[in-house]
Amino acid sequence: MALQNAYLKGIMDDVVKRNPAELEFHQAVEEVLESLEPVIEKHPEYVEAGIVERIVEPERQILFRVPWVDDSGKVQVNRGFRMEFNSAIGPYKGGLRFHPSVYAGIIKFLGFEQIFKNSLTGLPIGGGKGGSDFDPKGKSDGEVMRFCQSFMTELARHIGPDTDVPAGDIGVGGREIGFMYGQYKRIKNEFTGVLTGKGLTYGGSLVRTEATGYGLCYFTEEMLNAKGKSFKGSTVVISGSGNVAIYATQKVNDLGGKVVALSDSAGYIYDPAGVNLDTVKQIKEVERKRIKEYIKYHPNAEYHEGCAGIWNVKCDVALPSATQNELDENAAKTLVANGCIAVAEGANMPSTPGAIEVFLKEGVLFGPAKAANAGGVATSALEMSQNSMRYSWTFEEVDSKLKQIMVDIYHNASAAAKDYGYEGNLVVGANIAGFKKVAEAMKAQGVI
Ligand code: NDP
Ligand code: 2IT
Repeated sequence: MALQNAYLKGIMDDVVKRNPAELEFHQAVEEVLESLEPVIEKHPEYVEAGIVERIVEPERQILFRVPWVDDSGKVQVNRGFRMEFNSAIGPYKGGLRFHPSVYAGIIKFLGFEQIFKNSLTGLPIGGGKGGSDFDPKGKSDGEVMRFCQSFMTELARHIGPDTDVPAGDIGVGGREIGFMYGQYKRIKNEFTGVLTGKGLTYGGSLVRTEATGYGLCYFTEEMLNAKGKSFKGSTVVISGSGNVAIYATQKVNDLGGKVVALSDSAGYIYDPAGVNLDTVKQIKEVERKRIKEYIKYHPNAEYHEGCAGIWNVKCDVALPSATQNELDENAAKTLVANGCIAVAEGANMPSTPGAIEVFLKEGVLFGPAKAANAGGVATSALEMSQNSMRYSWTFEEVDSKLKQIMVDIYHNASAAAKDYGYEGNLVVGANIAGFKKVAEAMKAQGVI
C-alpha cells in the first residue's frame, strides 16, 4: 500500500524533510497516513482544521543532558528525551525506554503511535514517550539509581499527574520506576500518581506488571474467537523474554496454549515441552541474565544464536514482543509457510511494512501493536484513576476491566475497518478508530 492522496503525500514529504534520518518515525507516520486516506476523503473538515499537519508534529520536544557518576568514580553523560506528542484527549501518557539504540527517531515513533493507542483504550490519556540512550545492562543497582535520579532531576520540571505521566518500556521496569518516583517525590515534596507501574506498596496498581502480556492475549483470543478459533491446543512462539513476553506466556498457558520459544537480543530457546516460566522468570527478573541460561536447567531444550531465527519455529500463533522491525518480510513468509494463522504485536512496530503486507495478503489474522498491546497503557490509566481516588481495586476488578477494554478495542477496530471498506484489516481499523477521537477533540479545541 503506497500513499496515493496528494494532500497526505505532501504531509509525508514534509515529515521526512523536517525529521531527517529518523527512519522509524517516518515508518510509523507513513503507515498511519496510508490508513487515513478514506477518512480524509470522507471528512474535509479535518483537512480544513489542519488536523493531520498538527498531529504529526509533537506539541513539545524535550532533550536534556543526564550526567551521573559510575562505580569507578568516572563521570558518564547520557541523553534524555521526552516527546510530548499530543494532549487533545488527556495528559501526555507513555513509557520511558532505556536502551543504547534510543535517539529522537525512536522516541518520536513511539510517541506518535502512543497517541492512537491511548485513544483506542477509550480512557482520557494523550500521547507521549521518553527515554535515554543509557544501557542498564551490566550496571550495578547503585549506578542505575544514580542515573535514574539524574534523569528525573531534569524530567521532574516537565511532568505531573495532570500534565504528563511516564511509565516503563524497554529497560525500564519496577526497579527504575521506584528510583525515579523517589526522586520526583523528593524534588516536588508531593506524593502523587506522576508515574505508573509503581510498586504495590506505594501506589502501584495490581495487574499493571502483567497487563501488556495479558492484554495481548485477551485481544488475540477475541480475534481468534471471531473466526471460531482459540488459543486452546495451539502452539505459540513469543519473541523477547522481558515484561511483555513473560506475562503473555503466562496468559497463553492459562488459555490452554503452549509457548515453545522465547528470545532475547542474542538468541532464542526452543523447548518442545513448553517453556518453563518459573525458570525464565528466575533468569530474567531475578538474576537479569541471558535467555541462553535456560538450557542449563532444561537440557532437552535448544538454544540458537541470533534472535531472528525464532520465526523459523513452527507455530499456530506468533506474538512478536521484543522490539521494532524484528519480523521482516522473509520471516513473515516462513511463518505463513509453516501454517501460522494469527500474529499479534506485543512490541511496538515489530513487523516491517513488508511483513504486514504478507500477513494481510495471506489472510493471517493480524493484530497491530496499537490495538494488541494497549493493555499496558490502559492499566496505567486505571492506576492513575486509583491514585486520584486514593483507593485501590482488587486484582480481579482490574483484570476484568482490562479484559473488557481489550475486547472493546478488537470490536472497535474491526468495526472501523468495515465502515471504511477495509473489512478484516485491523491495521487500517485501529488507525482510523484511534485517529477519529483525537481528531474530533482537536477540532473542538481550535487551532492550538
Ligand atoms: P523489556 O526490557 O522487559 O524486555 C525487552 C525484551 O526485548 C528483552 O528480551 C530484550 O532482549 C528484547 N530486545 C530489546 N531490544 C532488542 C533488540 N534491539 N533486538 C532484539 N531484542 C531486543 O521490555 P518490554 O517487555 O517492556 O518491552 C518489549 C516491547 O513491548 C517493546 O517494543 C515495548 O515498546 C513494547 N511494549 C511494552 C509495554 C510495557 O508495558 N512494558 C507496553 C506496550 C508495548 P535483551 O535483554 O537481550 O535486550
Ligand atoms: O508502549 C506502551 O504502551 C508502554 N510502554 C506503556 C506506556 C504506559 O504509560 O503504561
